[in-house]
Formats: sequence, C-alpha cells, structure tokens
Amino acid sequence: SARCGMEAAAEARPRVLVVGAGLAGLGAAQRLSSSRAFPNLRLLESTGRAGGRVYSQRFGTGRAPRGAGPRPRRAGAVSGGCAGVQRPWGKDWGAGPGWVWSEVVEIGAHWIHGPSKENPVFQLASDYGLLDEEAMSEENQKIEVGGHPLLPAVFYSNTGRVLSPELVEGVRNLFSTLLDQTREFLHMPQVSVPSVGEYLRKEIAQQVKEWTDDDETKWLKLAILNTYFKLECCVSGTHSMDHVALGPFGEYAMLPGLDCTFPGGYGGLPDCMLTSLPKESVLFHKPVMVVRWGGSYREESQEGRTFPVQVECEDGERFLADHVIITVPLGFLKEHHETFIDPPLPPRKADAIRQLGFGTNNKIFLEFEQPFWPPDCQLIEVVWEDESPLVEAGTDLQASWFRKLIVFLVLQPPERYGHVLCGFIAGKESEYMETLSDAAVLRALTDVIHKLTGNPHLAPPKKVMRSQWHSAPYTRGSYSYVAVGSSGDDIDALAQPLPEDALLQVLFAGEATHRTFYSTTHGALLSGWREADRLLSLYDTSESHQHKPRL
Ligand code: 6YU
Repeated sequence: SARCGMEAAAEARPRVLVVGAGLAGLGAAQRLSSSRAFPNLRLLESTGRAGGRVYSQRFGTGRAPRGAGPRPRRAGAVSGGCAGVQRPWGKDWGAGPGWVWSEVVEIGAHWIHGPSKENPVFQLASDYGLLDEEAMSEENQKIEVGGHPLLPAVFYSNTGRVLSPELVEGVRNLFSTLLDQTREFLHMPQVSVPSVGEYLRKEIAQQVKEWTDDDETKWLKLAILNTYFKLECCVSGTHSMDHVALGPFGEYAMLPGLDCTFPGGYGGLPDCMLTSLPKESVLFHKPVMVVRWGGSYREESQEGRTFPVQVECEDGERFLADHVIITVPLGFLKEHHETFIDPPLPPRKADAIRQLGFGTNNKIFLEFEQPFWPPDCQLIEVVWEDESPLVEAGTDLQASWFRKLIVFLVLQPPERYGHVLCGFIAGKESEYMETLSDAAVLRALTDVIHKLTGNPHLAPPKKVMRSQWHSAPYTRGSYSYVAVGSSGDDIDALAQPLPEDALLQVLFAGEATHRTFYSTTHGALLSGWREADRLLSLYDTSESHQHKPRL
C-alpha cells in the first residue's frame, strides 16, 4: 500500500538521536526536524523536563493590595508565547482582597547576554513573543556595556555600614580597567602569569604602592576589590580567578545590547521549541548510560539494515542510529566520559574534557516581608572589610562559606515579586552550600544580613530557595570556562565529531563546545544548530528518498 511504501521510505532515511533537551539539543532537533531528510529523529532527555540549565520555577508570595484587581500584564509576557504552551506561573493564585501569588524565578540562566540581531536566543525569543517591548527596542540593542551592566547598587559592609558610592566607583573603575587589560593577551605568544587572577593581583600589588590614601582607606579599597574578584568568579563560574587561563580569556565574545530577562520566564523558550517538535520524538526520563559507536548493530526482531551507533539507557532500553548528537554538560562528561562513550574517546578529546574548566555558580532566593534596602536599589553588594585579594583566603568552608556570596539582585518590580533577593555564590563554597539544609542556609544568611544592616533584630527572610547545580547528577556544575592549562583549541577538540573520517557517527554540541560564546544560552543554541547543519550538509537533502550520504 501507499502507506507501507511511505513508511519504508522513511525507514530508509537516516536515524538521528539527540541526547539532552537543553537549548543545544532542542536547537539541533528543531533544525533537523524542519528538514524532510530526518523523519527518524529522537531526543532523549534524562530529566522530566526540557530546558536543562534554563529552568524557571515559581517562588515567593507577593501580595496584592486590597482592591487592586488582576495584576497588569506586560506586553509579550505569558499571553504572547507560542501556541500550545500554558505557563503555570505568573498567574493569579486565588482571588479576592489580599490574594497571594507566586512569581517566576530563574534557577538557571538569567539574562540574554547581548540581546541584539546577532544573538539567536534574542531572535528566537522575539519571534515567539517572549520579550517585552523595551528589550526589543532598537535603542536597547545598541547599548554596549561590555558584559557588566550597571544597576543602581548599594554596598554594605560586614561592619554594618554603607560604603561611599564615590569610593566604590573609583575601585570599580580600577578593577574593570585591569579586567579589560586581561583580554589583550589573546594573540600574544607568551603571558607573564598563567591566570587572570594572578595577573590582576600582580597589577593591584603594584598599584597599591602608589596609593596615597590613609591605611584605613587602603584596606577598604582592597576589601572592595576582593568583592569584585568574587563577583568575577560568578561570571566565569569558577572557584577562583586563579583557575581561569589568562591567554585565552579575551576569546570570549560579547554582543551589543543591554542584557534582558524574560517577563514570563526563560523557560518559555525551551517550551516553545519543544512544542515545535513531533510529540512522539521526545522521550523524557530517558538517561543515556552509554553511547556505542563504530559498530554494526541490527534491530533484534528485524532483518533490516545495520546501524553504526547504539545508545543504551539506564533503564536498559536501546536505540540504534546512524548519528547521535551528544549535548550533555561538560560536568557530566568530566565525571562519566570513560564509560559513557564506547569505544572511549581519542586522547585529544579526553584531554580537552579533563582540562577545560566547569565550575559552580548557584543562586539563593530570599523573600522578605519588608525590604531592608532603599527603594531605588536594584543590586546589593557585600564587602568583608577584613579581606584582601593580596591575602590568602581562609579555607574553612563550614565557618565561612557565606562570605563568598557577595551580590544580591533585587528582583524587579516589587509589585510583581514582593521583596525578593537573588544572591549569587560561586566555587567550592557554593558546592558546600548545596549540602546544607534550607534552614541552615537561611540561618547563615540571616546572620550575614544582621551584620550588613547592623540590626540584629531584623526579621529573617520568610522563605528561601536555591539552586544546586553541582549536585544535579546530569549537570554537575553550572557552566564552562577556559581553565589554566587549556585553550580555545580544547573547545574545538571537544566539538570535533567521531570518527575522524567524516562519517559523523557521534557529534558534540552544548555550550562548552562553542569557542567564543561558551557558558551562554546563545552559545548552546548555536552549537546545536552547528551540529544539525553538519548532518544536513552530509546528506543530499533534495528529494532523494534514499539514505545517501553526500560525501
Ligand atoms: C546565559 C545567563 N546564567 C546561571 C546559572 C546556570 C547557567 N547560564 P543543558 O545543560 O542546558 O542541557 C543538557 C541536557 O542534557 C540537560 O537537560 C540534561 O538533563 C541532559 N542530560 C545530561 N546527561 C544526560 C544523559 N546521560 N542522558 C540524557 N540526557 C542527559 N547563560 O546566556 N545567561 O544569565 C546565564 C546562568 C545558575 C546554571 C547560566 C547563563 C548558562 C546557560 O544556562 C547554559 O550555557 C545553557 O543553558 C546550556 O545549554 P546546553 O544545551 O549546552 O546544556 C570573559 C568571560 C567569561 C565567560 N563567562 C561570561 C558569561 C557568563 C555566563 N552567564 C552566566 C550567568 C547566569 C546568571
């Protein structure tokens, strides 16, 4: 029959598996499924949701004033999303005076870095109607902030005082000048020190000698600089800037545009991408245990053709394929690559996995009944006056992990969120934090806030929620960086498909495979498109119904 004929034709087409439904996997699947050459596409995801490190959740109990009526919606949010996606959050939970609601917060990616024409995440989110008008304005797209948008900030010290904005601004300018200098080593044959951290400290040690301030001011300036070191650890997703390689640091590329957020949650993007895929092609709760390649596998029950790739899941189910695109995080590969891929990776790729950096940056959300910060403040930064980048930090995690948390965003606007802070904490201290109970985290941060405000009676936050990216078994950290001992060439080596003779059995995507946009959502999406394009160009996609590589 005609139907049988069509099925046979489809069966003859290449079978592709995509492992991981983050932006890289979804991007690859979306691009492949839009071509008629790939009707046999399957996406296997270990968890029960799409998005990976893009993950929006509900948090907080904002309270509408009496008689406020339904909250106004911002243009484009929620209602403007793609067809078929019901956002469960950002809705009014219950009605009547004093009703409460919960708002969406981001457990993973927060901003679109550089939202402008060249940024595919920005483009896709705009097309789906997920951004507000301000974010999409031409004006916003032109703003160049060099990756560090300036929000109205207040600097609190652990001695209970607010630091002078002038003093802070001077130190910030010094730090960003030095940081800009670190990007200039890119094409230099040699660097004097291996890491960004060592370079910054060396320069600071030089400069201090010329400072004419009194001793107290000098110490304070060093303490503020130390806060910027910790902030930079969050940006790079590393324990210490001493782990971040100096030479390649300038290779990370920044796009123009004032970083923006998703009014209805970043998660709207993977949700929209997911709905564009054939429903039966995506399997959740399907952790892949091993990817076997270079083989000759045949379906047990069928005579049929043979496949070079066999993927086995933790539940024992096996899938055969011509091609597999692996998009699992570098953290997962670091832990499992020796058993996850069989035969094992060639040494060059295994070395790249070992040498590239993959660290932890977590968020801690705190909800307060009343704000302790001034109304116009959008960023709270924390300075520990007894610290300096020129003095080795203590290593007692239990006693001092909370000192690594040096910045809180005030979620905007308060009419929507209530009074919610989002703290960022990177490195080993962040990983230690993951092992504590919510109550212990809340207690420690209440103590910190008592110190900052000098008010030991300030009411503790009424609610806490945090991310635990290091403990997440299918992520094992937050994002990649180019560590001391590695370079951009390692990123390219990681991205190289297997085998090396252009058969493209195993392909690699994910943020850690993008040489200039690693650690970002747009890097992830572009890497997925790159690998889909690699397969598309392998086949003659004109209307041949044959399984015919175009080599
Ligand atoms: C951005 C931002 N942002 C904060 C925090 C985090 C990240 N990023 P995925 O992990 O998404 O998908 C893989 C899937 O595979 C996943 O679903 C797994 O479950 C699945 N899987 C794993 N093993 C499997 C198996 N065995 N079988 C089947 N499935 C399996 N990016 O653009 N803006 O604001 C932030 C932030 C807390 C954790 C971020 C941000 C990073 C992005 O989230 C991340 O890159 C992508 O989502 C990854 O997508 P993916 O598909 O590759 O993997 C100079 C210099 C410095 C460089 N850095 C500067 C930029 C700073 C980056 N910004 C970070 C800031 C925040 C706050």
